[in-house]
Amino acid sequence: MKHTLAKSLFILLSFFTGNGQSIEDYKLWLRYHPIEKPELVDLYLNLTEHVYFSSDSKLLKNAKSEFSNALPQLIGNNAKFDTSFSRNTKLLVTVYEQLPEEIKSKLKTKIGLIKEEGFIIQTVDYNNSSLTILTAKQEVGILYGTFRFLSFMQMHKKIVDFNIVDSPKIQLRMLNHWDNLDRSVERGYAGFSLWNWQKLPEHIDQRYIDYARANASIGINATVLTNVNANALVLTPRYLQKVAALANIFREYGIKVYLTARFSAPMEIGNLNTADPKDENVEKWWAQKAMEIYDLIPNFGGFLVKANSEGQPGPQNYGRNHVDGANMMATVLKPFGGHVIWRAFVYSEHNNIDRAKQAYDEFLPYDGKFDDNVVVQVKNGPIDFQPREPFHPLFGAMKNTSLAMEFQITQEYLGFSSHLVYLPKLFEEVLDTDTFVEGKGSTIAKVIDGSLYQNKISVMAGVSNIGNDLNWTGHPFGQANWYGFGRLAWNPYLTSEQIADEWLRLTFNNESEFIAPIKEMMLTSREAVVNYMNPLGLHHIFDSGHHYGPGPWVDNLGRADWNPVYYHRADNDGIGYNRTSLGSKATSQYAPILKKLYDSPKTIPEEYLLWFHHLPWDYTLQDGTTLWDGIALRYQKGVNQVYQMLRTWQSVQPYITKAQYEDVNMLLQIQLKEAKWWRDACLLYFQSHSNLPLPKEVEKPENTLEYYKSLKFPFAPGIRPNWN
Ligand code: GCV
Repeated sequence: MKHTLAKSLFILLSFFTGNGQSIEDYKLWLRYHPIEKPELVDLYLNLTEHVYFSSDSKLLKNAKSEFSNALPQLIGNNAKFDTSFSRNTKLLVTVYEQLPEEIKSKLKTKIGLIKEEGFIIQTVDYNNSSLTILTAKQEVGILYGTFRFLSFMQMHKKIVDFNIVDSPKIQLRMLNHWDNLDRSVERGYAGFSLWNWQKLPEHIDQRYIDYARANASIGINATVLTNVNANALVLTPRYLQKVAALANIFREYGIKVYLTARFSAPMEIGNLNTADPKDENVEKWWAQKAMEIYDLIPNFGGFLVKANSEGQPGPQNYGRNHVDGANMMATVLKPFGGHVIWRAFVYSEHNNIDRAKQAYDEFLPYDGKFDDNVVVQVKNGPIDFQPREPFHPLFGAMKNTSLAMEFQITQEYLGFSSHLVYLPKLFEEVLDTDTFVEGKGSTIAKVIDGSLYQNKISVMAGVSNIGNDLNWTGHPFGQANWYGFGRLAWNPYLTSEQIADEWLRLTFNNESEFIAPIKEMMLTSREAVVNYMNPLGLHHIFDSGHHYGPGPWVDNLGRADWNPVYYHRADNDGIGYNRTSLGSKATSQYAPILKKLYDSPKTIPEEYLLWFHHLPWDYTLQDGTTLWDGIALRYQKGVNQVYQMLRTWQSVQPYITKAQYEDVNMLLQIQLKEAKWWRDACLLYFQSHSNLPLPKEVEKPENTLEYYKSLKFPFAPGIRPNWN
């Protein structure tokens, strides 16, 4: 009875909210839809009939309340929490230290297998009956185990005897919010910032709690609240009170708060006349600031710093270097256990060498010189979050420095929140890439999780795609990118396919007729966007500033390396950037085996061809077509793939609500329109260089090149004021 009622309510709600984002979407992957299969309901009812859940702390109380929130929805029954562990208990949830000795001894070997934040879910024979134990070394492990346990129910797993041991492989699993204090979000496409600075610290929005729940459910344990293009005001006492209010909530879900630190803060808010990291007063100012912060937020995580990059101040303003700057901050945070996360996203207008090489050249000499609480955060590729890039050569090369991976979850270069692009596929490709620096098998995942070089701190950061849109991420499938980032930060060896499968089940339903085609659609969506935006290694040909839509013709920006023509180098002879040993020599930043592979257009994986090679329009590709035809056919293929995505979505209409169907259908129509825009604008522009006809398979462009060039978007979202 309860089930039917809940289901009708769910459908009703979806209808009431019209065709766009629905209130259901707000629940993310924590939807707890009623389980309809009687044998599963019986199984889980039996298991949760008598639960003993020790709940002395806020963290454990949150775990328990997730349990009591989910069970009535999933199996229509309130969990019966026992006041003590007894003979009747079927599910025992408590930290290892508090388990009865006899049970402890049964789990002794397993507890040795998990890390501090890991958990065990194990069924044992106890007192002649079956007892399932959820335990961990620390309370946060219980929270993670609770969410995992509930996810098994959501995914209709029929587990009679549990035997699960799991731990995160990466220590800091972190979101980076590029949120400004005025609540605008740089490169944000899902509304405004969640942080309502004006009403904080007094007003605690339910969103903060739900944000924390969602993160904890996938193991995210750190968040940087503010933009790397930082405002020093967040370090003033008034704002720190507000930060503390958020930190207090997040702490109860195992999440630490970090802030971005503007390097010139001692001058801007501290009345000093310098921010020189070697100046005694400057260091004293930061030490004082650290004390003030830790007083308010005892578990404060530390600072994320963008220095001497794209106009941000940094140690170089005072003739110092990145090590001087990072280590000064590290020194003041060290007594409190804080970290400095120093970004390696640097390139300079005073440097004429290939932008793709600059971060490596600048940071490699500092390897081994950073203090041990410093982490250098490197973007996945050497330019800037393009639909596809080769990996950043600092991975593997900087052996004596803890390196953080920085992925971008928000879709700055991937069609904003109107395109369905399943990013775990991209993340997986990067993590699985072999750097070959220590021979075969030196994958980026092993660099990041510290297993290759035994680095002190391991970090995976994702630039958040979250805003105050009803569905959090603008596109409902953007939720899969947040979810997938978290899952890969927990375990960088998971497959994107497994993650898509999980997310679909948790979010929509467990119908194989729905899951199979939509999973396929998600998995191809990344290659589709590469095809219709940047095929064969083309990159950074976006319209300037806002990066909305194509702009391969742009050649008039102040800095050469902000212009798309700098990257594609198309001329009447051919196209592509020669980064080989005969060109900019970027290939020499990779291990010798890769350098050799990348140096020849015949051996380089074709998806990177024009990233590293300038080739004639009639160059023959692996499939026998000419380069010109190959580019054109790939643009068309990308459009065809979006057509297919639309058809796939339309075919699953019976398995989802009207609101869910309509929302994604409308977004896919935008994606199709924009995929065609990309195809037509890029091909018409490149054709003005190649002077060759389009292959017959390619649809005729819908407009002229002049038309595409004339399009202007002064109010495109996500743009920083005064950013060209
Ligand atoms: C936060 C790119 C983006 C900028 C961003 C920068 C960075 O240049 O376009 O918006 O600034 O990367 O990662 O620092």
